Amino acid sequence: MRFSKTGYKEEELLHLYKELITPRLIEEKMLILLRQGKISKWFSGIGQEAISVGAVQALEKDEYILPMHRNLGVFTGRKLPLNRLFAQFQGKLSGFTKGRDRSFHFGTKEHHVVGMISHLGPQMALADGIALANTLKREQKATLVFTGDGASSEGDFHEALNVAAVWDLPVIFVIENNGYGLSTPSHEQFRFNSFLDKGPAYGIEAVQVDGNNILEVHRTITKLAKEIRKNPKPVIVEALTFRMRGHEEASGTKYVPKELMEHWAKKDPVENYEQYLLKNKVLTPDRIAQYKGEIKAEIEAGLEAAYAEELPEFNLDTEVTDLFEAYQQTVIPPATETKSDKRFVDAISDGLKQSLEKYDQLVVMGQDIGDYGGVFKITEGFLEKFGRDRIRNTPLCESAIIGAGLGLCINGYKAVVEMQFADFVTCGFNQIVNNLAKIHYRWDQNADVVVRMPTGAGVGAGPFHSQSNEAWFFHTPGLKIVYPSNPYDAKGLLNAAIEDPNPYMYFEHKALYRSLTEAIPDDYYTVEVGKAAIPLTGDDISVVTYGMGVHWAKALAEELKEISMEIIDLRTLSPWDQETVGESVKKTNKVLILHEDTLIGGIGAEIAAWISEHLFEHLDAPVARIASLDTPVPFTKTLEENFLPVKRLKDKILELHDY
Ligand SMILES: Cc1ncc(C[n+]2csc(CCOP(=O)(O)OP(=O)(O)O)c2C)c(N)n1
Repeated sequence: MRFSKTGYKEEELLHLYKELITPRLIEEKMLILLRQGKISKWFSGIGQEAISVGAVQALEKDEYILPMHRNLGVFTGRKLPLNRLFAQFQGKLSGFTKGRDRSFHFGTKEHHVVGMISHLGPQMALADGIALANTLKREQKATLVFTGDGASSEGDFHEALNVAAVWDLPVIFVIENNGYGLSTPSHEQFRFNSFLDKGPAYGIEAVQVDGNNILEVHRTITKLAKEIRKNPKPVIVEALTFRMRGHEEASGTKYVPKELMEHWAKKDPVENYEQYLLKNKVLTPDRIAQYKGEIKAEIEAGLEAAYAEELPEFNLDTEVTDLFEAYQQTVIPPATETKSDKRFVDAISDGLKQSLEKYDQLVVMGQDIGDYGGVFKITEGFLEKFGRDRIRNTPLCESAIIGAGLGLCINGYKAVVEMQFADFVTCGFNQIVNNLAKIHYRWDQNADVVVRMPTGAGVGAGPFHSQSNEAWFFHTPGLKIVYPSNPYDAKGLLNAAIEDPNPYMYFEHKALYRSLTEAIPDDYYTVEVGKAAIPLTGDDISVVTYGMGVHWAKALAEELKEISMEIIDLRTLSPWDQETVGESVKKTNKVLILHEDTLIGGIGAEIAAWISEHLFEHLDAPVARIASLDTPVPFTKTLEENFLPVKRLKDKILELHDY
């Protein structure tokens, strides 16, 4: 291995040496503790330390770095207190996740470190968002994210690189190419020769470094960071290396040919650098002993503190409240009484526009939302008013954009992300349910992202442009869900969702966009989240519904004047208003839950279970449900009409009434 110390002062060389041996010494200790059963799992980075250490030392301390599972050197380089780091590994309260997540799965904004989720690939889009925030602030900062050669097969890899390229984001994508993804060798992972080939495909510069050579890694990344701070653009760094231990300690390395192991053993990043410094008289055996002694003492002190701590006590309140950033909504009434007629679609547009005026830090992203104004024209004219920085046309990549939304939020912004159709949220599902929904619970980072979704059927658009998919998110702790049924609520709930620093799924029924007009306030206002409305009061039957269901129920109530129906419009699905539902059921003693979504496992199932459990003595009939058929949404009118519950609604109400 060839080192060149040209350009480095002696103290810099020694500093890098100390930084390089720190993760190695910690790991050696961890492996002992693992064998003693004192920690549960360990993902070794032995053999790869020069990449983490070289990278983190090349960045400014306030530049974000996004490590993966083998980047211990990033955490030590950013000087996280060792007692807290070890407490994190042991699931203790003073760790970074209060015992809620393991190993390196955490971030700390204080240290400008954003850790991974297990799913690997989604990490990269967060770097895009963080870098975007820096460019919007006109701050000359680089962001660096790691990924592995295995994770590069994930679609998220492609999406994140592509967005970074199209938006000229100053991100250094470091690909640690260690030849294996768990046990799968590179040739079973991809067909290209090197990640250098990926650069031109994305229009990105790509460079290759010897990942075991600390000076080469450090020098290269220092230079690239300097360049991209001045001239924002992404760059790929392929760092060639090898993982000397198993994927995690239990999995071993049997699948690695012996000669390969021997070849890379000779290239050990720590030993080689040490020898180089000794040969060049920068380092002496005494100094090595001194450094190692100091670091080992720090490790022991950190461990002692971590071991002295008990496991966290279970606290039901904080387990649940920590899902979200603490936030108490203040409902804002309109400043004046002026109103004008607005269609549902205009109400959403109006709310979004006024929120953009209210929050300079709000960025809206989506496909075709710029010059074109969005496929439903909700953002028409926004580009001229708010500019290209804040109204961002995106490539076709839901996952990267939702991830970028989270990255924006980590770095001080608010994001609204438009799905062209709610159906396409499937492509961003992982970012929503695993990143947005879990991040506050895991490490106290809020996700100030609203995902807007044109939803619902009745427009002859078939299985992939008509779905109701609120139940997927309803089941996921950590998300708030709103689903307005009229223009007033559409504007007020959108504003409320944007105000709240927590993640929202905002459903807007596209069949209501242009079919419903109402005089609503011109001023900015918000609607209470978590509070149902009662558009019709009655005594005989409670109909609990939302979205299009409200209109079906209202029409039926008009027709069946002899039955006194009370309609509850939930408006917020998560958290749903148990109090209002409860009071209504206590009054009418009969309840039908109606939704457009399919029946099995729908939101109605949860509401029905809750009513049965809590209001059994108040019921004069079994809790009834009506919903769409449990099939995909069909295209042709005659089929779609019968798929939806509306045709069966009258019979169901009569049946319940007569029970
Ligand atoms: C989406 C997803 N699929 C599978 C896994 C299981 N898994 C964890 S790490 C890993 C291999 C990753 O390989 P690579 O990206 O090259 O990183 P390395 O472990 O070699 O550092 C696999 C398959 C996972 N964590 N996430």
